[in-house]
Amino acid sequence: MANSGIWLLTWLISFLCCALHVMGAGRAGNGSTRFFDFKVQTLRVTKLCNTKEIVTINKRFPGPVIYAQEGDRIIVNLTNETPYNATIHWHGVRQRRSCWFDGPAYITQCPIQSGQTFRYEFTLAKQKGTLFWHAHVSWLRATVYGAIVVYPKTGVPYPFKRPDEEHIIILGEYWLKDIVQLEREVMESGGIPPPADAFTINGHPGPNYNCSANDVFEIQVVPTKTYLLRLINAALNMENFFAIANHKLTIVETDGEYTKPFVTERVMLGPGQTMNVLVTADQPIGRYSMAMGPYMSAKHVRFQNISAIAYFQYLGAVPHTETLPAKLPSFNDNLAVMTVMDGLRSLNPVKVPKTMDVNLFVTIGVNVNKCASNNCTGLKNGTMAASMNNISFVNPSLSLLEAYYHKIDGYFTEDFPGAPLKFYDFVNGAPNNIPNDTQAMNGTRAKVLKYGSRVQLILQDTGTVTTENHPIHLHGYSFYVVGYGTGNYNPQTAKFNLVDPPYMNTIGVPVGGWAAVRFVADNPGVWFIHCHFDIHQSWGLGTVLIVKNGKGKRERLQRPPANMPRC
Ligand SMILES: *[C@@H]1O[C@H](CO)[C@@H](O)[C@H](O)[C@H]1NC(C)=O
Ligand SMILES: *[C@@H]1O[C@H](CO)[C@@H](O)[C@H](O)[C@H]1NC(C)=O
Ligand SMILES: *[C@@H]1O[C@H](CO)[C@@H](O)[C@H](O)[C@H]1NC(C)=O
Ligand SMILES: *[C@@H]1O[C@H](CO)[C@@H](O)[C@H](O)[C@H]1NC(C)=O
Ligand SMILES: *[C@@H]1O[C@H](CO)[C@@H](O)[C@H](O)[C@H]1NC(C)=O
Ligand SMILES: *[C@@H]1O[C@H](CO)[C@@H](O)[C@H](O)[C@H]1NC(C)=O
Ligand SMILES: *[C@@H]1O[C@H](CO)[C@@H](O)[C@H](O)[C@H]1NC(C)=O
Ligand SMILES: *[C@@H]1O[C@H](CO)[C@@H](O)[C@H](O)[C@H]1NC(C)=O
Ligand SMILES: *[C@@H]1O[C@H](CO)[C@@H](O)[C@H](O)[C@H]1NC(C)=O
Ligand SMILES: [Cu+2]
Repeated sequence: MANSGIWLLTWLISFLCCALHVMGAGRAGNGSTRFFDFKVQTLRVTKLCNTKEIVTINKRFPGPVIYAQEGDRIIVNLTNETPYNATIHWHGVRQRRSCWFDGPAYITQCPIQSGQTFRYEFTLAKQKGTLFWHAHVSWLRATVYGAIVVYPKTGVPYPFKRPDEEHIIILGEYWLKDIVQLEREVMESGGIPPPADAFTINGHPGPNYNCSANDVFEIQVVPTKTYLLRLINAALNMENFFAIANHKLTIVETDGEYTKPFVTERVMLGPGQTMNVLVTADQPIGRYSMAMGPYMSAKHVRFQNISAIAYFQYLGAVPHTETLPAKLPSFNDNLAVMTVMDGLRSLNPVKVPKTMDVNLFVTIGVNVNKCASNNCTGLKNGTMAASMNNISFVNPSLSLLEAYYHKIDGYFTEDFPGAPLKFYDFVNGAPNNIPNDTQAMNGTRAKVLKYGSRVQLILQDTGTVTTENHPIHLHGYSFYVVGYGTGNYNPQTAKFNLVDPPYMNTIGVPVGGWAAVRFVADNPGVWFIHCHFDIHQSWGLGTVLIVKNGKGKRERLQRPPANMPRC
């Protein structure tokens, strides 16, 4: 008890110095209300020999941290002071009955337009750990992101040795070009976006890029002390390896849920994934590199292959000392990814649904459509697309939640297929044995689920264009990742873990493989499920799950707030 008191004091102090200017006072302890003022503002930054304006929250990059405690109520007053449309998604926050505040544009709300204000309000019920917030409109997430740190309730310790200090490490991708312009050009051309000009760690590319020798994030460490690193991948279109030279990482949490401690030399995070790792400063005094490199499982895609570097610097290290390099796996090391995945287990046995009410089988992958003009720059001179069960999701012009709640016809249909039209060799084959048949259909089709349904979802990667590891994110829920493997899913041979599978909100479906997830659909609303590569999402790799109200009072979606933005 005395220990946790000291611990609380430590975090309160760091909390006060780092967070006070973005939050108002709240009663310390359980269930406080915490208020945050978010202003969407542009900021001039100089990076990589180039000065430009980026979109930020409160002119900070990365944005302000939301520090909170399990059970807290969070209120964010967001005002858009830029010319762009804005929304914020609270990634990993389950938004129980508060779907209105989830954030994805045209799914749960219309964008907050230039000059408008919107109040996000939600409770961190039964949630703790590292999550993050990011823009969920256009590709603004490139620079609009920040951490959410939810501490356990007062008096509840971590299930591992208390770390001496903690640090947030956000991985990102940075483009020299204006991101809104880049998005417009890529989408108009039908082509593939160029690689980022740099990877970044907490906004800093590190010394491997031009004009970047001093643009380096650094943490000071004291020999023998143990550090909790809260890793967040906010990159736009890349999955990434992360490692620290000569130091082992112990994974203790993923997507805000505790795991059995797993020791590894490196981790892989897809965009949308978060992970807490412990690192002990147990090496000779010196400066060690913390490196973020590419994991690219698709074929023939250009990508940034220069690592972002930050310093893990021991107190007492000679200034300007040589940096010991971190060993990252090669960009296509699928085995390294599998090894980390195999190590992720829930800390304790969990209550996985055993019998299913709904079985969904959903293919995910990239497509190439025929060019409507004569100047498309996608593969085979076509227009790039992506789909779930061969349907490219088309954003409606009104928020789907609004259309559903107010029963406004014409914005979506309720016929998203629970299985592909045709089963074939998804990974190696071509639909109908026609090798050039890379087309997808278009549509805004929802899958409707009854309240309380026990759902199993098989996600199957396809090789229609190229196989690839896709980070699939579900809003409003976490799911148990009960199985995964390479090749086509085969119910006869698939092995499931129904004892201690990890509980996640984003699953990197193995390249040329499948993943099986289970959850109980007990949170009513319209929930986006999509690839967390923004380019794949723009190409249509997503759909929505509509979960109907239950009978009980606590089983119904709350009423919309009065000030919903309008389209
Ligand atoms: C907070 O909640 C925990 C667990 O529910 C409880 O043990 C503790 O007494 C509460 N603390 C305060 C300050 O209310
Ligand atoms: C929210 O922000 C707007 C615009 O800055 C301001 O007018 C309003 O008073 C703020 N609301 C609260 C509750 O602070
Ligand atoms: C391709 O042509 C169409 C009209 O034919 C035009 O709207 C579009 O901007 C062109 N795209 C590029 C990348 O030139
Ligand atoms: C650095 O700048 C030089 C000269 O402009 C260029 O050739 C090189 O590719 C750049 N390197 C990186 C890593 O961007
Ligand atoms: C990195 O990319 C460059 C150009 O895209 C390529 O020439 C080089 O071989 C790549 N390096 C590695 C290690 O993949
Ligand atoms: C794509 O178009 C260009 C000219 O616009 C042409 O030279 C090239 O052969 C075409 N490629 C394919 C694969 O059709
Ligand atoms: C997807 O739909 C397109 C357009 O209808 C069709 O040509 C293609 O065969 C379909 N592919 C699959 C795998 O069903
Ligand atoms: C779907 O939309 C894309 C882009 O608007 C278009 O190129 C494609 O032809 C459409 N596909 C179908 C089957 O209508
Ligand atoms: C912003 O959103 C509104 C409502 O959907 C839309 O009409 C408008 O075109 C959007 N503006 C921009 C700059 O995308
Ligand atoms: Cu994807």
